[in-house]
Amino acid sequence: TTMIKKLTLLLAFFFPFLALAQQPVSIIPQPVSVQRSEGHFTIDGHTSIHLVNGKKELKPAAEFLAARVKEISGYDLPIKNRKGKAIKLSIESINSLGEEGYQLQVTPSEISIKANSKAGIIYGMQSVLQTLPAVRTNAALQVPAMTITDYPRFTWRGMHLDVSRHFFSPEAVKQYIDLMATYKLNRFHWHLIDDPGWRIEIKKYPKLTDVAAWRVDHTDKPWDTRPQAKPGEEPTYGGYYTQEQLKDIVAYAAQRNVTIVPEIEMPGHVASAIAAYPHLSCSGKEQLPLTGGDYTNMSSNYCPGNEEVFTFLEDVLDEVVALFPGQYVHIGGDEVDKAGWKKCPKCQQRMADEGLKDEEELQSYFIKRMENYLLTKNRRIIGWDEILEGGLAPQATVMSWRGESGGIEAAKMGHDVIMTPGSPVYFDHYQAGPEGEPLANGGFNTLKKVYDYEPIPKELTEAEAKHVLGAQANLWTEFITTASYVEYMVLPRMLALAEVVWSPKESRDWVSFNQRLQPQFRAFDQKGLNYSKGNFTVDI
Ligand code: TNX
Repeated sequence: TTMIKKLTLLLAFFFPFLALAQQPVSIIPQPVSVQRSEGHFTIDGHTSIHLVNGKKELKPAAEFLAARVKEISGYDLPIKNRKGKAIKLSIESINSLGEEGYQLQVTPSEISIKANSKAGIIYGMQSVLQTLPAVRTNAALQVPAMTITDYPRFTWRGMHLDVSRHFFSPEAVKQYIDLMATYKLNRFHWHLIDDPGWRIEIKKYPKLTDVAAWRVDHTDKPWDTRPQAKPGEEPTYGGYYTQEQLKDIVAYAAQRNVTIVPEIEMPGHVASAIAAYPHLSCSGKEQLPLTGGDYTNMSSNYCPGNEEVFTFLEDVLDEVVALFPGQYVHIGGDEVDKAGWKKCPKCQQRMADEGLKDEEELQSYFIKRMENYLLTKNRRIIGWDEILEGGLAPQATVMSWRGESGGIEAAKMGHDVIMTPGSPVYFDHYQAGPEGEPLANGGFNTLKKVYDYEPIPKELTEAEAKHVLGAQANLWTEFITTASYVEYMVLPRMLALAEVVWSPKESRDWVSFNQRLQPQFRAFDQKGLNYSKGNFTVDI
């Protein structure tokens, strides 16, 4: 290869245009196929966006592109067919591209993006945008001439954000979604409920936002003694999203092909809800929203022996499905203190009535009831891998977080699975250091470790592996107090994940990825995003 490099340099010296043609296009995630050709397409005041096919469907996407171009250049690209240079967007029927793939052709006279759906068109636009400056510039907007054929390896390319342990503003959430979309991630798992705070407005139960969204005690150690990433930025302990804000964020995400998966946590991790409505727990005891991670507590769980719990949750879910149009609702299911149910007479009664042999089956009964309810609303459930215990709900999708074993077991049973093992895709863990790093929760999930992750376990046959929809990284925020701290923990690891779930397995290349990271780092700098600059070439 050194020989080839020398030759390339020599050629570049005598024939500069050749060097240009060979200069690789820097895109993350790496496209399936990309070829650079000679010249550029220049976006200027004469450029328009031309919707060739699928006009109505493509309008929001075109508006997204126009807004981005305006932001970086000031040019107002009209969305109409007019003479002159155009960015042509067209929905066609191209089998090889699948649901989310696209074909992009950039020549000096036009940019053409073709796809089967608006998803693919959006991704074509994102690839174009990655070749342009990230912030306002007076320089010419030059898109390198190139031909790309691209489609994702997995349909589930997820990022999760816990907004309960600390609250993040609608603006911060939008920025998170926008970052995801830049790297072609398409599922935003929104952890809206946990012990310290209930974050979603439910009209029928106003105390959920009057009471359950506001932590009183901010001093619980060690959770609240973490350094902030940016001096002066205050942690936000309380807050919630109004239904208006939620609708706005859902639309914002849809414009970027991001589907929101709301997590309505149950039956555990709900001390916040119990603080508002104490009769929903087995003990019925009054309490405050819990600050820390104490979930092993009878007063933190809904009582499966109490019919009112089901009425409450069905009412909540009615409002949830009206807000979130996606196919899935995540019902949590993790870390329930099932032993606590042994001491609850109503639970024991329920078990006797339903012929359930232990508390695991009681949890399974609970989840199955919720699945049945959501199926009547045309929604499917996802749950953390604990929902395997006591019998999996018939159509549930399993999110494997305690390693991959739950996912493997579920896939072998013919259930869909999303891989999100703590190692390496929990982004609340350290990414470097730990000296010089802000406090994190647990061991090292370095950029390299994330980059090397393979979501299909060897244990699965080809047929079973089809049930692995993809992978997702999770960001729990017990330690993560501010929006810029969030940025720091996901950047740049989110980009490594994006390549894992989008690019062909064979094309993964750590050295090339590091090279392609450099322009992204410049973009982060320009946008003032906080990110880790750890020494990624050294693995820990
Ligand atoms: C376990 S991961 C949890 C979360 C915590 C996380 C880190 C999972 C499904 N449950 O509630 O935030 O550990 O402390």
